[in-house]
Amino acid sequence: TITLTIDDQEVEVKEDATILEAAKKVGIDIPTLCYHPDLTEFGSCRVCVVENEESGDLLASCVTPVSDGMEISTNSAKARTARRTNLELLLANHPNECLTCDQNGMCELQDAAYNLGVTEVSFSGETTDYEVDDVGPSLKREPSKCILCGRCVRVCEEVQGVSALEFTERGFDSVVTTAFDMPQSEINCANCGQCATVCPTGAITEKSCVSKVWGALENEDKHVIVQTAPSIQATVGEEFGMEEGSIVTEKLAAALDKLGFDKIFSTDFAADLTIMEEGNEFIKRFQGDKHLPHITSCCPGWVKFCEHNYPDLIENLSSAKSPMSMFSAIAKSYYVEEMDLDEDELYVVGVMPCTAKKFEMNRDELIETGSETDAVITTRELVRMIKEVGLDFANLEGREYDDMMGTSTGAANIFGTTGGVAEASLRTVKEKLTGESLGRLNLGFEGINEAEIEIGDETVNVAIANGLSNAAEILDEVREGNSKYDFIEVMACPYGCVGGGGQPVPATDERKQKRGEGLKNMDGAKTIRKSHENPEILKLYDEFLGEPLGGESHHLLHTRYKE
Ligand code: HC1
Ligand code: SF4
Repeated sequence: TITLTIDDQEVEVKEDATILEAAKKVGIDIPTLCYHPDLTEFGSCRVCVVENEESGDLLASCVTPVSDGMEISTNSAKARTARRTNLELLLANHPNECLTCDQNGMCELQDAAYNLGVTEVSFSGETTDYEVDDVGPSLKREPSKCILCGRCVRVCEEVQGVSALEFTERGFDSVVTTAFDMPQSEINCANCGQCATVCPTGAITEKSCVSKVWGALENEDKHVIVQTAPSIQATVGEEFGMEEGSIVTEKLAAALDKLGFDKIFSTDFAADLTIMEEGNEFIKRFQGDKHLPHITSCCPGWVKFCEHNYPDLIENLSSAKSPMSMFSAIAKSYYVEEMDLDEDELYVVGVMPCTAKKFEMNRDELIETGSETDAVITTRELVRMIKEVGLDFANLEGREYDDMMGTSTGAANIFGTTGGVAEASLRTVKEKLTGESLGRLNLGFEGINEAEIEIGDETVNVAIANGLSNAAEILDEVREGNSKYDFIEVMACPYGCVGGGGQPVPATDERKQKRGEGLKNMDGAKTIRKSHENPEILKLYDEFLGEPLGGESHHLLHTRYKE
């Protein structure tokens, strides 16, 4: 270990620690911008400079390693002036659009300017002006708001293994862009939105559908229903001062009711339906030894990544549509029939933790097979709508979700975090094949997790990957024929949907884990924890669909993705 002094406090840290980490250990928060706790250090913004008291040198604390006997001042006049100057240089080439920016209220650049006491910008000169890229369904990129912190480039490369974004040009002309400056939607980008969750400014955000949804709610000719994804109930409360991982299902339903939706339903209901279809599909494959390993396909960022990088494995993807798309298919067939609505009267809104769901919503395969979701908003967009009408979310009196498509089991709730889809599926598979219950899998939240599940005399080998670079590791083995797995769950975002690209920011690993634990506790507390015991799902098969994998189910609930 190494001992150094920071602001006259002695601190002992490991040899490879940075000054920033050492300072944190004694409770000193040095301001940062390009730094992100879950990514490699970069050291470009120099907002975190501190002074070496012996030499008077200014050091970027996020990248400078500690050394024995070092004496650091984090708040000397020299360090504070340098930080302010560095920040002013960034602001001198930043559009002054704070009041109308999508990131207003959650911008780290704005916060840094306030915290460092920047009250005016002493530099002026040429500014860069780039075109906005918003032609795709999921994301909006505004390079003029970029401060070149490189967080998006790093998350896309290090965590997702996609490398869709890169730095080009030098000096004043430096910019983060895509290969050949193509629109982000026309390259290998998975639409996962991880770049948007780490962007400190409004340079990458989701493409908003808020005004479209208000338009539908205000249109008297439309019957507008909403489905909320499993993970939303564990994340939306954060934006209203509630503890991370708080489960706010009933307040969420009440808020949606007050926003004017005609019926409040849950994607969780459809997650139970997905398990009925996908579980039976897996049994068929496992018993017939065909298209194994079986790979989940409910995550649209993962499906897009697969299409680009593993087109040879598309046959292995489950043909079951995602819960969001199954919900819309059932809404536009069964629900309109039950409610005696005209098909074009019904408008389906999804509240998703995910920017890629906006891409899924527009996929021809799904629209053509009756699964059209009319609008998808992210958790962040829903929060904006709730704030716009001034609801006191934390103190709302809760209400139940509506009947017909609003009941879900514990199995569906855990869909929203890594490992949940596999666990939910195998609960139903094991019970159907052996009559025995599956015990808790107790999987971890990070990296790749494995489980061996005994089903009668056979063992099902399961792997769970969250984050696309982890997925690539498993799929390379499958491709090379060295994989022992029968069932693979892939979620594009670390920690699964609780870590989705549309969730509240800043999103750190610690925060995502609490959200995931919230969902697991929710499952533990439910009386009905298996998808095949959901009474609304049983009724749906009885009255409308017939059997899982039967004719009607096949037609409405399954699809095939393109190579
Ligand atoms: Fe997900 Fe899914 S769990 S993909 O992570 O299968 O987005 O929450 O809605 O469709 O149910 C997301 C979450 C979500 C689907 C389900
Ligand atoms: Fe990379 Fe995901 Fe952002 Fe696309 S959406 S650029 S894949 S991080």
